[in-house]
Amino acid sequence: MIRLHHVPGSRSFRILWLLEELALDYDIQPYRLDDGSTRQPDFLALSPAGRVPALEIDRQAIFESGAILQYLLERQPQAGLAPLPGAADRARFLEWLHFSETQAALLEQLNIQHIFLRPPEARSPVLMKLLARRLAVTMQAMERTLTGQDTLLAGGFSAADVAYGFNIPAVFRFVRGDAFPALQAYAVRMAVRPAFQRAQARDGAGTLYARDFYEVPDV
Ligand SMILES: N[C@@H](CCC(=O)N[C@@H](CS)C(=O)NCC(=O)O)C(=O)O
Repeated sequence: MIRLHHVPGSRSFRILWLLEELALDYDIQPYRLDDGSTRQPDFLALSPAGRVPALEIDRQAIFESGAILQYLLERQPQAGLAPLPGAADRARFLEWLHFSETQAALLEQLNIQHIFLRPPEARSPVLMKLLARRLAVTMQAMERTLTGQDTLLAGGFSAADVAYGFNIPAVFRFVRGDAFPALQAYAVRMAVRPAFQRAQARDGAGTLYARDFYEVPDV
């Protein structure tokens, strides 16, 4: 039995997408971030900070999306979704896999600033601008790589791409896409993968974003 503890539209989408790429059977235990369900003792026993994803697999539970991705990949090396230790592009693979969290942490702070902070006066337009600039820098790194190659690794699709399944739909809500044609085209290429679409069909409706783009308010 494999069970994914999941919030629609969250980092747990990374795991959902990889489970589909690996053609594994699993079920989903859904949560919301606004109803206290991720603060219940049963969930905290699986994920001590009350964060998704957590995955129950092989009679244990694992939290941290990067760790879960690596665990799943090690279980099925024959799937060819990650260069093995010692392979020439192993270092690039690990960089991209973990860089997704550098980017996701900026998205998380932008979500807090634009959406969650109450009262609205507690929000800081200066911080919003700084975070959006830092997010754009992470997008520029992707843009440079994706100009001239279709996937983050030159050798083709890998779980490094899967790690951005949560990030990419969100980054263009805070940074305009005009300067990132390669990244936009990449987002479209990833979204038409059959496994991505199956994952999306199981994801559930995200409730976080009410707008396509979040402008920094005038100060
Ligand atoms: N580094 C962790 C971050 C997990 C994380 O922060 N998940 C968010 C959803 S995207 C969450 O559960 N937030 C709930 C909270 O902070 O209470 C991972 O990659 O698994």
